[in-house]
Amino acid sequence: MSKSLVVALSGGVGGAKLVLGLSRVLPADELLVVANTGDDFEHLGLSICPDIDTLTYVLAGLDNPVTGWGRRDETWSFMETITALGGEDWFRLGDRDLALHVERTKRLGAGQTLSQITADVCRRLGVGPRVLPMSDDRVRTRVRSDSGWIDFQDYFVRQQCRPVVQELAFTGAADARLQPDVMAALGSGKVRAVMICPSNPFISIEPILAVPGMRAAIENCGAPVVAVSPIVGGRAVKGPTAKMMQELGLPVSSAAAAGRYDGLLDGYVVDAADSGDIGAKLHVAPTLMTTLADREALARTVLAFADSLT
Ligand code: FO1
Repeated sequence: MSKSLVVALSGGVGGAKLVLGLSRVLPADELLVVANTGDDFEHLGLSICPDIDTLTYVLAGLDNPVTGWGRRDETWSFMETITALGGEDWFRLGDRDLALHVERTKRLGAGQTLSQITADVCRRLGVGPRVLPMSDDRVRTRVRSDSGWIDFQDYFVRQQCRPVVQELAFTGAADARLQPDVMAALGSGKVRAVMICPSNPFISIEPILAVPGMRAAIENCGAPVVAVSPIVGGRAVKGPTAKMMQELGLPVSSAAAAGRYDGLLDGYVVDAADSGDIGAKLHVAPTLMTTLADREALARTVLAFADSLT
Protein backbone atom coordinates (compact mmCIF):
# COMPACT_ATOMS: atom_id res chain seq x y z
CA MET A 1 0.00 0.00 0.00
CA SER A 2 1.61 3.26 -1.03
CA LYS A 3 2.17 5.71 1.75
CA SER A 4 1.47 8.90 -0.14
CA LEU A 5 -0.78 11.06 2.03
CA VAL A 6 0.70 14.14 3.67
CA VAL A 7 -1.37 15.40 6.62
CA ALA A 8 -0.60 19.04 7.46
CA LEU A 9 -1.69 20.63 10.75
CA SER A 10 -2.04 24.36 10.37
CA GLY A 11 -3.40 27.55 11.80
CA GLY A 12 -3.77 30.69 9.73
CA VAL A 13 -1.27 32.93 8.08
CA GLY A 14 2.10 31.37 8.94
CA GLY A 15 1.11 27.75 8.51
CA ALA A 16 -0.80 28.55 5.35
CA LYS A 17 2.47 29.54 3.65
CA LEU A 18 3.85 26.04 4.00
CA VAL A 19 0.47 24.52 3.11
CA LEU A 20 0.55 26.51 -0.16
CA GLY A 21 4.07 25.24 -0.83
CA LEU A 22 2.97 21.66 -0.16
CA SER A 23 -0.05 22.10 -2.46
CA ARG A 24 2.27 23.12 -5.28
CA VAL A 25 4.58 20.12 -4.98
CA LEU A 26 2.00 17.41 -4.20
CA PRO A 27 -0.98 16.07 -6.14
CA ALA A 28 -4.18 17.44 -4.57
CA ASP A 29 -5.30 14.00 -3.36
CA GLU A 30 -2.01 13.54 -1.48
CA LEU A 31 -2.48 16.54 0.81
CA LEU A 32 -4.96 16.78 3.66
CA VAL A 33 -4.98 19.97 5.73
CA VAL A 34 -6.22 19.84 9.32
CA ALA A 35 -7.26 23.37 10.29
CA ASN A 36 -7.36 24.88 13.76
CA THR A 37 -10.84 26.02 14.76
CA GLY A 38 -9.91 27.47 18.14
CA ASP A 39 -9.84 30.96 16.60
CA ASP A 40 -13.46 30.61 15.48
CA PHE A 41 -16.04 32.91 17.00
CA GLU A 42 -19.50 34.36 16.61
CA HIS A 43 -19.44 38.01 15.62
CA LEU A 44 -22.29 40.25 14.41
CA GLY A 45 -24.41 37.09 14.52
CA LEU A 46 -22.07 35.32 12.06
CA SER A 47 -19.99 32.16 12.52
CA ILE A 48 -16.44 33.12 11.58
CA CYS A 49 -13.67 30.55 11.04
CA PRO A 50 -10.47 32.54 10.40
CA ASP A 51 -7.93 29.73 10.03
CA ILE A 52 -10.18 27.62 7.79
CA ASP A 53 -10.88 30.70 5.66
CA THR A 54 -7.23 31.79 5.48
CA LEU A 55 -6.21 28.29 4.36
CA THR A 56 -9.07 28.13 1.84
CA TYR A 57 -8.34 31.56 0.37
CA VAL A 58 -4.59 30.87 0.17
CA LEU A 59 -5.14 27.54 -1.60
CA ALA A 60 -7.69 29.21 -3.92
CA GLY A 61 -5.28 32.05 -4.73
CA LEU A 62 -7.81 34.52 -3.33
CA ASP A 63 -5.92 35.54 -0.21
CA ASN A 64 -4.95 39.11 0.59
CA PRO A 65 -1.16 39.07 0.12
CA VAL A 66 -0.66 42.05 2.42
CA THR A 67 -2.59 40.94 5.50
CA GLY A 68 -2.43 37.18 4.93
CA TRP A 69 -6.07 36.89 6.04
CA GLY A 70 -9.30 37.80 4.22
CA ARG A 71 -9.56 38.21 0.44
CA ARG A 72 -7.70 40.26 -2.12
CA ASP A 73 -9.58 42.78 -4.28
CA GLU A 74 -11.96 43.45 -1.44
CA THR A 75 -14.46 46.27 -1.03
CA TRP A 76 -15.47 47.57 2.38
CA SER A 77 -18.97 49.02 2.01
CA PHE A 78 -20.34 46.74 4.71
CA MET A 79 -17.70 47.81 7.24
CA GLU A 80 -18.14 51.50 6.40
CA THR A 81 -21.86 51.16 7.02
CA ILE A 82 -21.45 49.12 10.21
CA THR A 83 -19.23 51.92 11.53
CA ALA A 84 -21.77 54.56 10.51
CA LEU A 85 -24.44 52.55 12.33
CA GLY A 86 -22.34 52.34 15.47
CA GLY A 87 -21.83 48.59 15.08
CA GLU A 88 -18.72 46.64 16.08
CA ASP A 89 -16.08 47.45 13.48
CA TRP A 90 -12.89 46.19 15.18
CA PHE A 91 -12.95 42.91 13.24
CA ARG A 92 -12.72 43.83 9.59
CA LEU A 93 -14.98 41.91 7.23
CA GLY A 94 -14.65 42.65 3.53
CA ASP A 95 -17.78 42.47 1.39
CA ARG A 96 -16.70 39.31 -0.44
CA ASP A 97 -15.45 37.65 2.75
CA LEU A 98 -18.74 38.58 4.41
CA ALA A 99 -20.70 36.49 1.91
CA LEU A 100 -18.85 33.38 3.09
CA HIS A 101 -19.66 34.07 6.73
CA VAL A 102 -23.33 34.72 5.93
CA GLU A 103 -23.66 31.54 3.87
CA ARG A 104 -21.75 29.41 6.42
CA THR A 105 -23.90 30.74 9.27
CA LYS A 106 -27.06 29.88 7.35
CA ARG A 107 -25.85 26.34 6.56
CA LEU A 108 -24.69 25.69 10.13
CA GLY A 109 -28.12 26.83 11.28
CA ALA A 110 -29.66 24.36 8.84
CA GLY A 111 -27.71 21.52 10.48
CA GLN A 112 -24.79 21.12 8.07
CA THR A 113 -21.42 20.35 9.66
CA LEU A 114 -18.47 22.70 9.38
CA SER A 115 -16.70 19.95 7.40
CA GLN A 116 -19.53 19.68 4.87
CA ILE A 117 -19.66 23.44 4.41
CA THR A 118 -15.87 23.75 4.11
CA ALA A 119 -15.72 20.95 1.54
CA ASP A 120 -18.42 22.64 -0.57
CA VAL A 121 -16.75 26.05 -0.36
CA CYS A 122 -13.40 24.52 -1.34
CA ARG A 123 -15.05 22.77 -4.29
CA ARG A 124 -16.69 25.99 -5.46
CA LEU A 125 -13.44 27.96 -5.10
CA GLY A 126 -11.46 25.31 -6.97
CA VAL A 127 -9.34 24.22 -4.01
CA GLY A 128 -7.88 20.78 -4.71
CA PRO A 129 -6.50 19.52 -1.38
CA ARG A 130 -8.92 18.64 1.41
CA VAL A 131 -9.21 21.28 4.14
CA LEU A 132 -10.85 19.84 7.24
CA PRO A 133 -11.57 21.34 10.65
CA MET A 134 -9.89 19.46 13.50
CA SER A 135 -13.40 18.82 14.82
CA ASP A 136 -16.97 19.69 13.86
CA ASP A 137 -17.63 20.41 17.50
CA ARG A 138 -17.11 23.80 19.09
CA VAL A 139 -13.63 24.50 20.45
CA ARG A 140 -12.72 28.04 21.49
CA THR A 141 -9.31 29.33 22.49
CA ARG A 142 -9.50 31.69 25.46
CA VAL A 143 -6.76 33.79 26.98
CA ARG A 144 -6.39 34.61 30.69
CA SER A 145 -4.73 37.95 31.35
CA ASP A 146 -4.72 40.18 34.39
CA SER A 147 -8.21 41.37 33.42
CA GLY A 148 -9.51 37.78 33.44
CA TRP A 149 -10.49 35.43 30.61
CA ILE A 150 -11.01 36.91 27.13
CA ASP A 151 -12.01 35.35 23.83
CA PHE A 152 -9.22 34.78 21.35
CA GLN A 153 -10.23 37.33 18.69
CA ASP A 154 -10.84 39.94 21.34
CA TYR A 155 -7.26 39.37 22.51
CA PHE A 156 -5.71 38.99 19.07
CA VAL A 157 -7.57 41.67 17.07
CA ARG A 158 -9.55 44.01 19.29
CA GLN A 159 -6.81 44.32 21.86
CA GLN A 160 -3.98 43.76 19.33
CA CYS A 161 -2.31 41.12 21.56
CA ARG A 162 -1.56 43.76 24.21
CA PRO A 163 -2.86 41.80 27.25
CA VAL A 164 -0.19 39.78 29.08
CA VAL A 165 -0.97 36.09 28.54
CA GLN A 166 -0.97 34.14 31.80
CA GLU A 167 -2.84 31.05 30.62
CA LEU A 168 -4.54 29.64 27.54
CA ALA A 169 -7.56 27.37 27.49
CA PHE A 170 -9.25 25.50 24.65
CA THR A 171 -12.80 25.40 25.90
CA GLY A 172 -14.82 22.52 24.47
CA ALA A 173 -11.74 20.57 23.37
CA ALA A 174 -12.24 17.82 25.98
CA ASP A 175 -15.67 17.02 24.54
CA ALA A 176 -14.80 17.60 20.88
CA ARG A 177 -14.92 14.62 18.54
CA LEU A 178 -11.97 14.16 16.19
CA GLN A 179 -13.15 15.01 12.67
CA PRO A 180 -13.97 11.56 11.25
CA ASP A 181 -12.17 11.91 7.90
CA VAL A 182 -9.04 13.12 9.70
CA MET A 183 -9.21 10.09 12.00
CA ALA A 184 -9.76 7.78 9.01
CA ALA A 185 -6.86 9.31 7.09
CA LEU A 186 -4.48 9.01 10.04
CA GLY A 187 -5.61 5.42 10.57
CA SER A 188 -5.44 4.45 6.90
CA GLY A 189 -1.84 3.24 6.88
CA LYS A 190 -1.35 5.48 3.82
CA VAL A 191 0.24 8.45 5.57
CA ARG A 192 3.65 9.51 4.21
CA ALA A 193 4.21 12.24 6.78
CA VAL A 194 2.45 14.45 9.30
CA MET A 195 3.59 18.07 8.96
CA ILE A 196 3.17 20.54 11.80
CA CYS A 197 3.26 23.85 9.91
CA PRO A 198 4.97 26.99 11.26
CA SER A 199 1.91 28.39 13.00
CA ASN A 200 1.91 29.63 16.56
CA PRO A 201 2.33 26.47 18.67
CA PHE A 202 0.17 27.75 21.52
CA ILE A 203 -2.85 29.15 19.69
CA SER A 204 -2.83 27.30 16.39
CA ILE A 205 -1.31 23.85 16.88
CA GLU A 206 -2.02 22.98 20.50
CA PRO A 207 -5.82 23.35 20.05
CA ILE A 208 -5.57 20.74 17.26
CA LEU A 209 -3.55 18.40 19.49
CA ALA A 210 -6.02 19.01 22.32
CA VAL A 211 -8.83 17.23 20.46
CA PRO A 212 -9.10 13.83 22.18
CA GLY A 213 -7.56 11.10 20.06
CA MET A 214 -5.67 13.47 17.76
CA ARG A 215 -2.26 13.00 19.39
CA ALA A 216 -2.68 9.21 19.55
CA ALA A 217 -3.87 9.06 15.93
CA ILE A 218 -0.77 11.00 14.87
CA GLU A 219 1.57 8.87 17.00
CA ASN A 220 0.07 5.64 15.59
CA CYS A 221 -0.24 6.70 11.94
CA GLY A 222 2.98 4.90 10.98
CA ALA A 223 4.61 7.97 9.47
CA PRO A 224 7.18 10.50 10.63
CA VAL A 225 5.96 13.68 12.31
CA VAL A 226 7.92 16.77 11.27
CA ALA A 227 7.43 20.30 12.53
CA VAL A 228 8.80 23.54 11.13
CA SER A 229 9.85 26.01 13.77
CA PRO A 230 7.84 29.24 13.82
CA ILE A 231 10.83 31.00 15.39
CA VAL A 232 13.54 32.39 13.13
CA GLY A 233 16.62 33.96 14.62
CA GLY A 234 15.15 34.13 18.10
CA ARG A 235 11.96 35.88 17.09
CA ALA A 236 8.60 35.01 15.54
CA VAL A 237 8.11 35.84 11.91
CA LYS A 238 4.83 37.59 12.72
CA GLY A 239 2.10 37.54 15.33
CA PRO A 240 2.30 37.15 19.11
CA THR A 241 4.33 33.92 19.32
CA ALA A 242 7.48 35.48 20.79
CA LYS A 243 5.53 37.77 23.13
CA MET A 244 3.47 34.80 24.34
CA MET A 245 6.59 32.72 24.94
CA GLN A 246 8.11 35.48 27.05
CA GLU A 247 4.87 35.98 28.98
CA LEU A 248 4.56 32.24 29.57
CA GLY A 249 8.11 32.22 30.90
CA LEU A 250 9.63 30.36 27.96
CA PRO A 251 12.78 31.28 26.05
CA VAL A 252 11.99 32.57 22.57
CA SER A 253 13.67 29.69 20.81
CA SER A 254 12.91 26.90 18.39
CA ALA A 255 13.67 24.38 21.13
CA ALA A 256 11.04 25.94 23.42
CA ALA A 257 8.49 25.96 20.58
CA ALA A 258 9.21 22.28 19.91
CA GLY A 259 8.76 21.59 23.61
CA ARG A 260 5.05 22.29 23.18
CA TYR A 261 4.80 19.14 21.02
CA ASP A 262 6.44 17.11 23.77
CA GLY A 263 7.66 13.89 22.27
CA LEU A 264 5.47 13.91 19.18
CA LEU A 265 8.21 14.96 16.79
CA ASP A 266 10.49 12.72 14.77
CA GLY A 267 12.01 15.69 13.02
CA TYR A 268 12.24 19.42 13.40
CA VAL A 269 13.16 21.92 10.71
CA VAL A 270 14.83 24.98 12.10
CA ASP A 271 16.34 28.03 10.50
CA ALA A 272 20.12 28.07 10.45
CA ALA A 273 20.07 30.70 13.16
CA ASP A 274 18.12 28.55 15.58
CA SER A 275 19.54 25.08 15.87
CA GLY A 276 19.54 23.73 19.42
CA ASP A 277 18.92 20.34 21.09
CA ILE A 278 15.26 19.28 21.05
CA GLY A 279 15.29 15.49 21.20
CA ALA A 280 14.20 14.96 17.61
CA LYS A 281 16.32 14.87 14.51
CA LEU A 282 17.16 18.39 13.45
CA HIS A 283 17.25 19.64 9.90
CA VAL A 284 18.67 23.09 9.43
CA ALA A 285 17.28 24.99 6.46
CA PRO A 286 16.01 28.47 5.61
CA THR A 287 12.46 28.60 6.95
CA LEU A 288 11.53 32.21 6.16
CA MET A 289 8.91 32.12 3.37
CA THR A 290 8.70 35.44 1.59
CA THR A 291 8.14 34.33 -1.98
CA LEU A 292 6.20 31.52 -3.61
CA ALA A 293 9.53 29.91 -4.48
CA ASP A 294 10.44 29.96 -0.77
CA ARG A 295 7.17 28.20 0.04
CA GLU A 296 7.78 25.49 -2.54
CA ALA A 297 11.44 25.08 -1.55
CA LEU A 298 10.58 24.62 2.13
CA ALA A 299 7.83 22.17 1.17
CA ARG A 300 10.32 20.09 -0.80
CA THR A 301 12.80 20.30 2.07
CA VAL A 302 10.36 19.08 4.72
CA LEU A 303 9.09 16.29 2.47
CA ALA A 304 12.59 15.04 1.71
CA PHE A 305 13.51 15.32 5.39
CA ALA A 306 10.39 13.38 6.43
CA ASP A 307 11.10 10.70 3.81
CA SER A 308 14.62 10.37 5.21
CA LEU A 309 13.16 9.52 8.62
CA THR A 310 11.14 6.49 7.51
N1 FO1 B 1 -6.82 39.89 11.93
C1 FO1 B 1 -6.58 41.18 12.32
O1 FO1 B 1 -5.52 41.45 12.89
N2 FO1 B 1 -7.51 42.18 12.09
C2 FO1 B 1 -8.69 41.94 11.50
O2 FO1 B 1 -9.50 42.87 11.33
C3 FO1 B 1 -8.96 40.62 11.03
C4 FO1 B 1 -10.13 40.29 10.34
C5 FO1 B 1 -10.29 38.99 9.84
C6 FO1 B 1 -11.41 38.67 9.07
C7 FO1 B 1 -11.57 37.38 8.58
C8 FO1 B 1 -10.61 36.40 8.85
O3 FO1 B 1 -10.76 35.15 8.36
C9 FO1 B 1 -9.47 36.70 9.61
C10 FO1 B 1 -9.32 37.99 10.11
N3 FO1 B 1 -8.18 38.32 10.86
C11 FO1 B 1 -7.97 39.61 11.29
C12 FO1 B 1 -7.18 37.29 11.21
C13 FO1 B 1 -7.71 36.49 12.39
O4 FO1 B 1 -7.65 37.28 13.55
C14 FO1 B 1 -6.98 35.15 12.63
O5 FO1 B 1 -7.43 34.61 13.78
C15 FO1 B 1 -5.45 35.35 12.67
O6 FO1 B 1 -5.08 35.18 11.35
C16 FO1 B 1 -4.75 34.32 13.54
O7 FO1 B 1 -5.02 33.05 13.07
